[in-house]
Order: sequence, then structure tokens, then C-alpha cells
Amino acid sequence: MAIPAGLTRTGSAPGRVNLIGEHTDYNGGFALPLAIPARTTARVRTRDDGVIVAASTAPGTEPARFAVGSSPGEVTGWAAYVAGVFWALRDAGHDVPGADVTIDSTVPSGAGLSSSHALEVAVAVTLNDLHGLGLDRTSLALLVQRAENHYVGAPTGTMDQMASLYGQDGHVILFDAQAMTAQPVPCDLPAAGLGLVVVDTRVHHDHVDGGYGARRATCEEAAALLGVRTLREVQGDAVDDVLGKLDDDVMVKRVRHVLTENARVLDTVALLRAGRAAETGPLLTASHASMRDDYEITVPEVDLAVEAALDAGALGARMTGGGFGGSVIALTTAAGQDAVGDAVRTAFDQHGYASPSVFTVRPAAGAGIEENSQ
Ligand code: GAF
Repeated sequence: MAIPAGLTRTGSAPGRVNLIGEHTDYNGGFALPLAIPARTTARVRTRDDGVIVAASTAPGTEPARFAVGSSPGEVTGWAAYVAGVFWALRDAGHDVPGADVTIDSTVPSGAGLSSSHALEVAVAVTLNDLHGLGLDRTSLALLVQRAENHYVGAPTGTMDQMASLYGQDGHVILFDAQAMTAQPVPCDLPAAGLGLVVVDTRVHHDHVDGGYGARRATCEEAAALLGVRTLREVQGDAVDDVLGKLDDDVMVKRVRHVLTENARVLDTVALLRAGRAAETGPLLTASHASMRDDYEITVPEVDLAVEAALDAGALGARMTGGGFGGSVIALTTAAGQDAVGDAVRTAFDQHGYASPSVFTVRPAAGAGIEENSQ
């Protein structure tokens, strides 16, 4: 049945910070992200001419006009995130019509806070609701991953989408990428007298090219050499025994990061569940060292932000997200948040780096439809 023009719906989805568990998702492992208060809103209004007009309120973006049946490669730039979601839905057999799509976002882009997934998830939840597609949250996460992998061309996993879709106020989300489950774990930072500071280093990253895909390929190669489907399948084995079966030094380092990072996620969850959030700091800092030394995905600005935060009294600090730039998080006492921000700004100034953007976050709600948006 033809869908009339002019049906409208507005949905929104948050960015995320990953508390711990980096580059584990595509290895079938564990991650512990939280949805953050910054969100992306998608307003969708159906059209009956088979066209999508995507517009964004972000400065410097131009509206894009393309066919609803566009194929990967036809739409590039920011609008590819919109086009990719329509493509993935239609590819899965959902005959969604064209639309005017207006995007408005407070998630900083290129900061490692998952702005692209927030945009895609916002469009996906809105279309799901508007057209009554009945897709559950996990199906939407997988659909958005397809858009990202096949339309946008970034070989990312599913952690960001799951965080954006399953986020809950006052909770971090224990994501098990093998089981594709998302379990809320209480994490009321203010009640624990803690704060979570984000430092956007302003070193922008891009997972379409370069290091991200190379890390993923090395892990897949290691899994094949070990005779398992993903590294998760050797998670219970002694790390040294697993590493002893690999010859290549770089591969050994990559696998060591993944296996030890999964263990750090589970240790963090155990501390949170025991009401000992302040004691998770050393695990966060160890995660950073592992990303710096074994996974080799940090950059000098990110390492400096971690060092400065720790010197200023942070309980723990680490890069968050895919790496090669982006943001650092620092777990602090509530009273210590300002000192950490000041110290990082001063250190950046002394090194001649561009001034970072510093703000605090707390676990916030996941994606949803705005009330009265019809
Ligand atoms: C990026 C990816 F999109 C995620 O899937 C994940 O791999 C992350 O990097 C690293 O943990 O955000």
C-alpha cells in the first residue's frame, strides 16, 4: 500500500562514552558503555516522489537530495549516514518511502563519542516507529551496523549502536557481543561522590580508513590461527598459553590487549555491582596503557590528557572509543572534576596543542521517539 506524503515522526538517540572495553566488540567480547546526555534528533516527514532530502542544522553542512533506492557509494559525506539506514532497511525487505529528514545534534562529531551512530540510530528508530516495522532494539543495532559497514564503509562493530539503543539513566550497559545482550549495571556516579570528565582532544579520527580496519584484520587472523571463530572463544584460557601459540610479535600484542581488556570489563562490573565504583580507576588506567602499548591506537594528545588527568588526582583515565584521536574520560571525585579539566587545558597549552573541550557526563537514557511527534 502506498504511504501518503506528510506523515511525520521525530526520534532521538544519544552519543556514548565507553567506560571500558575497547576493540572487544568485533572480537565477540565485552564492553561497558553508557549513553550520554548529548543526543541527535531526526525528524522524518514522508514524501511520495521516491526522493530523500536530508538536511542538518550543523554549521557547514549542505542539504543532500538523493533517490530512496540509492546504492552504497552514491551518497557520500554526512548524508551517507542517513542514506545508509534507508538502504539497510530496504535491503532487508522494508519498502520504506522517501522522506525529508532533518538532523539536529548536540553530539560533537569526530570526538570519539559516536556521533555517526547516534545519527544512524536516530533515523532508524524513527523510521521503525513511523512505518510500524516492529524491529526490536538488537535488530536495529545490527541494521545500523550494516549501514555503517556496507554503505558508509567503516568496518565497525556493534557496541556503539547497542549503547545508544539500550542506554539507561544511571546505568552503564554490559554489552556481550557474542550473545548480543545488553545488561544495565547501576552506576549512579553522583550518589557515589564521583564524576566522569570527558576531554575531547579535538584530534579527529575516522574509522573508514586506516588503523581500525587493520587492527580488526589482525584479530581475525589470530582467531583463524588459533582455530576459533572469534577471540572470545579463548577468553577462559590462560593469556600466556594463548599468546604462546602465536609467532608474530604485533599479533601477540593485539591479542593480549583484547583478552586482558575483556577481563578488565568483567572486573569493573564486579566492582560496580559491589558498590565500589571509586575502585575502578586503576582498571581504566590499565586499559589506557594496553591501548597505548599493545593495541597502539593512542596519539600524543590523548596520552597527555590521560597523564595530566592522573597527575591532577583523577582516580583513573583512559581514551574512549575507537582511537587515533577523539576523547579521554577521567573518573574523578565530585570535588576533583574542575582540577582535572584545568590541568589538561594547561598541559595542552604548554605543548602547543589546540585547546581541548572539557565537559562532564552521566549515564543517560537510550534512543526513543519524541512524545507528540506525529
Ligand atoms: C568504534 C566502533 F564503532 C565500535 O564498534 C568499537 O569497535 C570501538 O570503536 C572500539 O571499542 O567506536
